Amino acid sequence: MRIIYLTIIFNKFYHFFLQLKNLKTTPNKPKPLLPWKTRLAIFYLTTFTEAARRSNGTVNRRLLNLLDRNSSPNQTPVNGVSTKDVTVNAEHNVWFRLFTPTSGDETKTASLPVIIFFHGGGFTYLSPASVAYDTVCRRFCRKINAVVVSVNYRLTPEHRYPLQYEDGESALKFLDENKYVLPENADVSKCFIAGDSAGANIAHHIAVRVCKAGLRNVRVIGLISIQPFFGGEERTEAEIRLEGSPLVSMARTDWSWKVFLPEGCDRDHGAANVSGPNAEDLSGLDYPDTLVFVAGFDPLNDWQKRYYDWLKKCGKNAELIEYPTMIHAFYFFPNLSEGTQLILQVKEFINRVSNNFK
Ligand SMILES: *[C@@H]1O[C@H](CO)[C@@H](O)[C@H](O)[C@H]1NC(C)=O
Ligand SMILES: *[C@@H]1O[C@H](CO)[C@@H](O)[C@H](O)[C@H]1NC(C)=O
Ligand SMILES: CC(=O)N[C@H]1CO[C@H](CO)[C@@H](O)[C@@H]1O
Repeated sequence: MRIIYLTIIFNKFYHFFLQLKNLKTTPNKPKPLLPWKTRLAIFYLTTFTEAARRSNGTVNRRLLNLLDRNSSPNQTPVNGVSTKDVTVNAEHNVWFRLFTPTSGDETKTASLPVIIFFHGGGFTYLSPASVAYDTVCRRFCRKINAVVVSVNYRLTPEHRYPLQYEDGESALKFLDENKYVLPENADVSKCFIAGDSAGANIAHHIAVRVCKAGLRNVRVIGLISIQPFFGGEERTEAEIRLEGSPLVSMARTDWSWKVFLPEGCDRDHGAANVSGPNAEDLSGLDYPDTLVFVAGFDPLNDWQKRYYDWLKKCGKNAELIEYPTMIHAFYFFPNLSEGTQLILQVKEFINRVSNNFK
């Protein structure tokens, strides 16, 4: 078995270098400038997700479990953050990792905003326990001084739409009814829903569901949408121009939608093409203030800007922050200073929106 994996990985390596060579020799094709450590991390992520994805619409979970390094929750503070896992629904494996800031006296008394976070990974990969997302949430918790709830939802292709949204909604309802699982100074009247990539798709749909369902204690006042994964049948200008960019290609996104959306539906389904004519009517909803992040080398950026334009058109408060030189999922990689900048912008947004709601 090991030999097969090694062969697959060697093969991917070989093609990756061919690709690099091609990029270098293709004139006029601008490339993002990334440190080599980031390139290596991207290579690793691309390789292991590609090696596990099968054309018959299944994934090799054994291989993924082997390659996706997990970290355990730790109630002893590390670097000013303690973590624990809380079960929401054992049957559906819905749970969340709770990140609590522990350093500084003010964290003990001040009321802290709560960020309910949905991880990315094309609806197929990773979890709140993956080292990379555990690290991301620790940074959010420490740098923003917020309680972070990172939700585990069921994955495709084993589980399709709308189970991911149902799992997310059940996590919010659980928090609404069981506020005591959070630290005492967590202020659930200052909740923010956040997510990146597929997680930001989930975050949007959860925001809509929460507006409709109405919660008693939890009040969602903001939405942080980091490079959301939206799509449609049409090929956008950015999708075509940026084909071959790291992590996102049309073959990969098509596959992700195919195993996510109900069988027989195309990509213009309302879960993917959120702002098309099938779009949800937001005008009557108390949709939260939204911050959308996009990047110049992300092939999804046309879809993301359409989402932002649509929110504005529906009369919602939305802001767009653009990183012209960055790629999809850039903030996920610890060696980019832009990732640190993004977290500071999220912090500023959270403080500003919280003050408006005082
Ligand atoms: C898909 O392919 C894998 C490996 O080739 C195989 O084990 C699995 O049974 C196939 N699944 C379906 C539903 O065809
Ligand atoms: C979105 O979906 C609709 C169908 O509901 C389709 O007409 C439209 O072209 C799609 N794309 C965009 C960009 O709206
Ligand atoms: C500038 C920066 O964020 N550097 C980090 C690069 O990644 C290593 C760990 O992978 C960190 O220790 C550095 O701080």
